[in-house]
Amino acid sequence: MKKALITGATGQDGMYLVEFLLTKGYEVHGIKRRASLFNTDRVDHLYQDPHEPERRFILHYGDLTDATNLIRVIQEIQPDEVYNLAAQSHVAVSFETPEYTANADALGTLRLLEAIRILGLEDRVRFYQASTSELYGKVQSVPQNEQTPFYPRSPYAAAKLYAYWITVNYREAYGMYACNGILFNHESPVRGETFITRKITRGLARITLGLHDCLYVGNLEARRDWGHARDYVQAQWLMLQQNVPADYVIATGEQHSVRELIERAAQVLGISLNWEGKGVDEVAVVTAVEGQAAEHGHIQSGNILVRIDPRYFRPTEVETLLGDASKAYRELGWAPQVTFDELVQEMVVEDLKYAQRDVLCRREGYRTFDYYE
Ligand code: NDP
Ligand code: GDR
Repeated sequence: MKKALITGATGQDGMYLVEFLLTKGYEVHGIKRRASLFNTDRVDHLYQDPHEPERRFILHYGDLTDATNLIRVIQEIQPDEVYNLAAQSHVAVSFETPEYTANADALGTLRLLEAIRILGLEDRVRFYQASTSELYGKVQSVPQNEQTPFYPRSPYAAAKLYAYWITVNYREAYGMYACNGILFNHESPVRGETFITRKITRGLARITLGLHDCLYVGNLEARRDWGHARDYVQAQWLMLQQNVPADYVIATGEQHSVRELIERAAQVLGISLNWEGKGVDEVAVVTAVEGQAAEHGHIQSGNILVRIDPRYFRPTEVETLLGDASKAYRELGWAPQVTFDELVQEMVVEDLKYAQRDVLCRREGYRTFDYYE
């Protein structure tokens, strides 16, 4: 039985990758951080009691900022594959916590690679690094592929640039099987609530059910290549199953703006919108209500559904990203399965269920969580 170690196993991609590797018959080990509250929500459905003798999913305490911990965990597990998904992954937050982001995202990757080398496992372990389309930042050509030059635009992207190159260096210097997946944005119903896709689908679902009034966002014109996380973790695994290690762009090749994302999510709920005003005073006004939104009766024509809040603008923005994944199509046989419309539909439907649960809780007098950052 193959053994995999996943850092960031409690995150969005971690959840989908754990599920995928379990179906492939792996023994899957994950690293989770110590927190004062339970932080394993996304993988709780996979939890196996530690007293079960035949466990195939095991979580270990650890942190990418703690080298001795990483060495001990890897020594104990002796994995065949290591997927480094752990990171402070929020671009806007990286401007507020640049040093921590560099420590976890850049040096954390180095610590993991060194742990493998110190233990003499560099010939046995296959290593996946979660690299990102944020490396392209201020884009130098369109669409972006493995040859496009990098131009990072945030502390997050600068840290991930180090992680990218140290992965390439360990491959070249020590002959390690190490790959960078340069993944463009990928989302799902378990996406963190403060990334724009989930913020929109969750926010609009909660407004539809009367739990909230108005959604505040930043740059409406930012354009991204959005895919589904379930498709993208399969590419991560495929990269580690080849004869020769290499770096791959993973993307859909289709681009949408934040504005279009809002319109699409509203449409799923039966809400038509009109944009009025300019710049930071621009607002989305409801022009017609049908479907789910009409059934629930909380949204009327003329309501302002979305406003701009400049606090969500970034000091340096990545305006546009569009990926060319033809190398992955060709060499890995990988292609995305979920379309943009299907992705938004799935996220809105799931967020309506969460919101419905909160409506029931409130009706029974229980407190619910109301954060909309
Ligand atoms: P998430 O933010 O959902 O998950 C990040 C994971 O990393 C969580 O499990 C988190 O733990 C863990 N983590 C954070 N800091 C540390 C640390 N210091 N030590 C150990 N674990 C830590 O990210 P995604 O699942 O969306 O992304 C996975 C990876 O892919 C990240 O590296 C991200 O930067 C990268 N990426 C993501 C893309 C996307 O569109 N989703 C695109 C390209 C790259 P906890 O749950 O305790 O917070
Ligand atoms: P990104 O994702 O920065 O691309 O990083 P995010 O969803 O945060 O932003 C996408 C774009 O939307 C604009 N935007 C807003 N973003 C947020 N979060 N909140 C808002 O209110 C808002 N309004 C507009 C942003 O300015 C940006 O242009 C994600 C992360 O998963 C990274 O870890 C990963 O590496 C990249 O995707 C690829």
